Amino acid sequence: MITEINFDGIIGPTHNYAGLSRGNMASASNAGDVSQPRAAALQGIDKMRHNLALGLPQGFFAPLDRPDAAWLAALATDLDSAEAHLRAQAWSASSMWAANAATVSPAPDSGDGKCHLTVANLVTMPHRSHEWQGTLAQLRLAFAHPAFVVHGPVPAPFGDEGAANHMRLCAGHGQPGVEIFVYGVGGGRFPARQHLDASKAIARHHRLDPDRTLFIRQSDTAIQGGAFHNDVVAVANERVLFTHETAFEDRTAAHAQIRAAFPEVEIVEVPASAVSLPDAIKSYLFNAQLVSLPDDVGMGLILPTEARETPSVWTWLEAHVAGNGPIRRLFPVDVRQSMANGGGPACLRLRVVADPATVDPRFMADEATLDRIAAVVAAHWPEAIAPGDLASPALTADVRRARAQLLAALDLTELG
Ligand code: SUG
Repeated sequence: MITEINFDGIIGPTHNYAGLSRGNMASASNAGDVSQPRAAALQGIDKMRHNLALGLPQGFFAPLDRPDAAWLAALATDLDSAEAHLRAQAWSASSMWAANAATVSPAPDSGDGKCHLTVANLVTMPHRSHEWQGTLAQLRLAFAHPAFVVHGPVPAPFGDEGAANHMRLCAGHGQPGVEIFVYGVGGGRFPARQHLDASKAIARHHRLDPDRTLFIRQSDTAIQGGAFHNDVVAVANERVLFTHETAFEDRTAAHAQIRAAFPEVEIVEVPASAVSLPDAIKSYLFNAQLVSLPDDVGMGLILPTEARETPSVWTWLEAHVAGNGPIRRLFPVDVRQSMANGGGPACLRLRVVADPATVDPRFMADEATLDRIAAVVAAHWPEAIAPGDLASPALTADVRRARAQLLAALDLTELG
């Protein structure tokens, strides 16, 4: 049975605030703060528990091996002698944002009837450019079944940030869909991270039908306003596109293209007059998981608690839910530790539409597995990391041990 499975990145023991992502307002404004890796990971686990309780299938990915000594070695340095910026880039726990792990095209969309995944190269940001090797190893393990095809990264310099810039519209998850790739054009103060050539290469690799594949330009206003990925200003689920007015460069043409390719679409647009772009970005209203709730009760929005604390956002949402809109339920979740680095509920998950029976069961979550993960986190994740701690050999040994304990608990030691 084909269904949507959300794979969340388990927040790793090296989670810290190094201010590494230019154009990501939260990362910049929290640079230098003391992080709380243990609390962060437990928040992520609680989000998974919440979604399981809603009856939604849930999977996860393990954190990558950080600090990344092999990457520093390729730069002819090591943890002791690396310049501070390189050391911080080696330490990043950024693989937690699984929406940037890969782009996924479910089997009904592909010419060969398989579910295709292309690991994201993440070349725009140095601290993320060395994620793909570890992520690819994990994708190859989780999706080894012949129902899947896992592709290596698109070559540099064509930046690709995965599912965060990709949306899918369909009558039901198991039906053929229309895939929308959103790309940016560089030249502004903040980088455009998703290149059109990368998106087109992925569409070719995934054997998508050109008539059901759209390439839409993200608005410069959004990128320069701090929406470094499209999923900060838009999200789609089944026949609904939930979007801010400023998401696309040519709004009218974009909506027309989408309607032409998928006439059943319901575009729920939030006007800038109701929620300003800064409020949308601060609250991460659109970085929500828009999900079809079991038992036909309509759609639910799993959104960060920051959305409830932003008056314009909450007012708009309450009015929508009280009216006849497709979003029937609101579920605020606390992922503040991730949010402080610019990662909301939707950043933390990768959607894979597939039969759960074809996924390696070690990557699927149930309450007992989440209990096991939480126990390892509680026992081994550092409570706090201050910027100066990244030079500490003792902390390095601790975080390596912590990850090894998790891999052992999940029977995933081959990811070692
Ligand atoms: O790439 N933050 C991530 C946040 C990614 C959010 N993902 C999606 N929107 N799907 C990024 O900017 C900050 C790390 C630091 O500064 O330490 C960071 O990488």
